[in-house]
Amino acid sequence: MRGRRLLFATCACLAAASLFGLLSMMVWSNQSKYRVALDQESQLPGVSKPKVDEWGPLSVLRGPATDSLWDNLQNDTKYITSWPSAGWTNDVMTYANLIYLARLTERVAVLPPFIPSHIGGEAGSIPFGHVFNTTRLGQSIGIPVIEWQDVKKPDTPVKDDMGCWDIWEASQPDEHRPRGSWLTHVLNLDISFTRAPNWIKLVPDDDNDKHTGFMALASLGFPRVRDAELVTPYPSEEHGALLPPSLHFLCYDYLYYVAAVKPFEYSSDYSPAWRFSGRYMRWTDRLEQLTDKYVRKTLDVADGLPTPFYIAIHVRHGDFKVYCEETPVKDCFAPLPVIARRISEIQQALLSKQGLDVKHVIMTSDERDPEWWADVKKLGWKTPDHSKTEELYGRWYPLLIDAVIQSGGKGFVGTDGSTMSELAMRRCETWHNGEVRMVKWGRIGADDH
Ligand SMILES: Nc1nc2c(ncn2[C@@H]2O[C@H](COP(=O)(O)OP(=O)(O)O)[C@@H](O)[C@H]2O)c(=O)[nH]1
Ligand SMILES: *[C@@H]1O[C@H](CO)[C@@H](O)[C@H](O)[C@H]1NC(C)=O
Ligand SMILES: *[C@@H]1O[C@H](CO)[C@@H](O)[C@H](O)[C@H]1NC(C)=O
Repeated sequence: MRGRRLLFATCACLAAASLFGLLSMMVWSNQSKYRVALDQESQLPGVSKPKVDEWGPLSVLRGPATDSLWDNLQNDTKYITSWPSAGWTNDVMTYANLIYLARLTERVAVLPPFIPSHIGGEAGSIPFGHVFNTTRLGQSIGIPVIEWQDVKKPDTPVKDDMGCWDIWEASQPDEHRPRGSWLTHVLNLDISFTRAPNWIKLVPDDDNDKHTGFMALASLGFPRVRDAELVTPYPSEEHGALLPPSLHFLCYDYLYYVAAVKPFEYSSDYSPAWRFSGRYMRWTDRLEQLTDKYVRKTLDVADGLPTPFYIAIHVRHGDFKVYCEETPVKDCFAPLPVIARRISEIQQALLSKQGLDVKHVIMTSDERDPEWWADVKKLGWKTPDHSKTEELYGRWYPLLIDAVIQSGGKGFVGTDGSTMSELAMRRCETWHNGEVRMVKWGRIGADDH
């Protein structure tokens, strides 16, 4: 008893001390951190009350984007970045991993745009902040989240040298170079990579798995571990610069294959990258409002009535047929009655657990076969009309609107093995307390249960 009380007293003392420390730090950082922004604003004629860009880029940068990234970094702030090189949802996960690492290392995450790898190169890239609300994200995780376009001018002539970790090679015995990303060229960066140590690999004896561990990667961002692991870096492509991994602006070649416990863990309930990062990546207001318009039109909701609850489906076909191997495609992908069975399960669960009778069902899919879509219609399921979406909003928007629809229901039925489904499932359950199911496929009866 006594021991426990003593412990309690010690804890209370420590808590008070750290609260005091925290408060004084907040006051201190409010003063020093925003000084630059305040000075700039007060120089503008006609600005009487300086605005503080509290969770925006100016709170952690010297000012608006510069030609060289190094001219815009504050010397008392630490940053972290990486680059994408896959399909959109994979890149969303890559960025969620980056943001989780930003929390683990207490650094400001600098986010690149999304690249159009699946939707056609001519679509161009789209800034992260057009899709996700960076201000709200920064507030939720307690560290501002900024974008590359805030740091460095997009059309800059300056090619910046950077020293980064090459983790791609360390995770796979058969790789002998860092993973490339088209974006490092777009951002005009000349990177000198240092091969990371093999102990960052998550499953040491699995040569075919590419994962590294979150905390192992984080540790490389601290001076004692970094210094102990320095080896001769690769020269940068253009300038031949030889640079150790920067501790000011920490960077890794590619962060898709990162996990805490086991590979591909985003669907696991414990997934730290989801719980401490991905869940806070909320859509921008504009994207939510636009999607709401599409949902209302899809469900034919009269003006003045609220948007009703619905159950969303994501059927992933397209290039997934390569996984069917010798199984004929018609026996491989889950047929519609199998999906309908999952819909009824969700409807029953919503009724019994939440007292909700949800009838509306919205199908999203990359399937193009008109016969298949006709069968979807026969089941009474609706689908968003994207016939004008590209023309009105651009190439990215059928995908973005579908992703927001998938995440916005009271229930979700997804395709097993699709990361797009996986994130929609997590969003639906975390944000809307939704009922979720994943449909298995690959052979007749794969989803029987
Ligand atoms: N508009 C739209 N595009 C889709 C849909 N399903 C798949 N796609 C396209 O196919 C890509 C799938 O790649 P990715 O996002 O990495 O997810 P995954 O391959 O399913 O794990 C998406 O990024 C879209 O470009 C859908 O329901 N609607
Ligand atoms: C940080 O930058 C400021 C202003 O540019 C300078 O006065 C200060 O000495 C620098 N601090 C360090 C530790 O380099
Ligand atoms: C971000 O979220 C905040 C609420 O947290 C909202 O006020 C703001 O308008 C949102 N910004 C965008 C770009 O969606």
